[in-house]
Amino acid sequence: MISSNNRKKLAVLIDPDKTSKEQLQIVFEIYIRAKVDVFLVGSSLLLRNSVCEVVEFLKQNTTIPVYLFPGNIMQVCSKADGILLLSLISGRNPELLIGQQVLAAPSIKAANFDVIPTGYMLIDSGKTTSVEYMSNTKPIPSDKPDIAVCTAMAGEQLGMKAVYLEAGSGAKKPVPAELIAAVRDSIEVEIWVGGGIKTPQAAIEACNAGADVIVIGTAFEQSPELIEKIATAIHQ
Ligand code: 1GP
Repeated sequence: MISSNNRKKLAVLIDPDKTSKEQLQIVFEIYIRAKVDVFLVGSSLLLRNSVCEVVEFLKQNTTIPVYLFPGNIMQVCSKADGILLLSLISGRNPELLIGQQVLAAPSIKAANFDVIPTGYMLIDSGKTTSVEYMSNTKPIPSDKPDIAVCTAMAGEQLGMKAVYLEAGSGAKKPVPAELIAAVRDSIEVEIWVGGGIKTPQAAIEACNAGADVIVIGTAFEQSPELIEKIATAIHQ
């Protein structure tokens, strides 16, 4: 569990294709000053298989924990501190519900790192996102909190230790606060929320609705000056 002490956390998603070592080198100081809680590394599609390279670089340059956020079995790297072991429970694609996890099981066991079984739920954000297209699944409509609630409850009942409400990287709109709140009311496990969060206000809304960990990628790639502002908003 990342959010064990009830403090709201900020996770920064590093997409290895979109972030060079040079760019990281420039923003490391800001990440450290902003007290970023965890790095996630991964993507639904990678042009280069550089997950391990990025994980190693992050480990060498900061003490911030690094967790894998794998789009597929090729994105497992034993140098990370742990993994969000995602099962795409909002979809009905057996490959992403259990198939990839079976293939990855031996490498995850050998890595001997922290494993967070996570119910991964795509929520519709108004346009097709990479994760929706690549996963070949339908997101949950954002105005149907009852579907999200039952899906999250099923994930918890199946033993998942976290639920990740995902609008998709670069989403037009983030997951609505009402949906987060409805899920928060029905499960005990930690809730991660990401996709399309670009302002301190949006991060605060998600936290107030019940998110434990806010995940941000695109906004920080585009505007690193937002890192400290959003981190302060979340931590306060
Ligand atoms: C994507 O939830 C993450 O998986 C982060 O999304 O890139 O839109 O911040 P953004």
